[in-house]
Amino acid sequence: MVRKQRVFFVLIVSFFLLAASCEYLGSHAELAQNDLTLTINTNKQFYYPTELVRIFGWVKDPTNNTVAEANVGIQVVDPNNNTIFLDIIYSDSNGGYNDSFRLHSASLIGAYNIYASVYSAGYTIALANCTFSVVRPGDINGDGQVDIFDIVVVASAFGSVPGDAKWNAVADINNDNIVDIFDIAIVAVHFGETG
Ligand SMILES: [Ca+2]
Ligand SMILES: [Ca+2]
Repeated sequence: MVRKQRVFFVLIVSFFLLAASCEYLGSHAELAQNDLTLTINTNKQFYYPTELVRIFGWVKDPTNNTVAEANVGIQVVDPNNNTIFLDIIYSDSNGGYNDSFRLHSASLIGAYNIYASVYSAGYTIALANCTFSVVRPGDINGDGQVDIFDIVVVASAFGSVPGDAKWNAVADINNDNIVDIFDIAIVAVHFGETG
């Protein structure tokens, strides 16, 4: 009988402890109603294998003020849904974050997804995502094939440098700040490739 009473007492105490901890969690849940805003961008829409992919964005609180030292997690998955990059960084004193990774020379051609999450004490976790594509060299318009339409894009910007009216950064395939015969040559080498 004494043993039964003790068990009952423990149950009652446990119930109150449980109730107390629920209340505690509840008060935190109120704080957590303030959602952060996370933005995510890449510096380009189309990349070639071996290129550097720059990822950047902002962390802001519900009053639109930037949040420093928020914990930003980044995951990049390839067209087969395999993770190719995973990183955790912190937002800087201006609420911004920057990250980058280099694409492998044998990177799959196709659409990649970047998933990001942000956590800072007192807020719920916020998520953001964006996409970019890895295209074969010479496929300037990213339609999966290297053909006359890509030549047209380079031809339209031929001879231009940054600042010129006809300058088109995507036509500068080798990234040397001029659209010239070397860019045409890259398209020519890959001409006819598809998929
Ligand atoms: Ca194309
Ligand atoms: Ca060039």
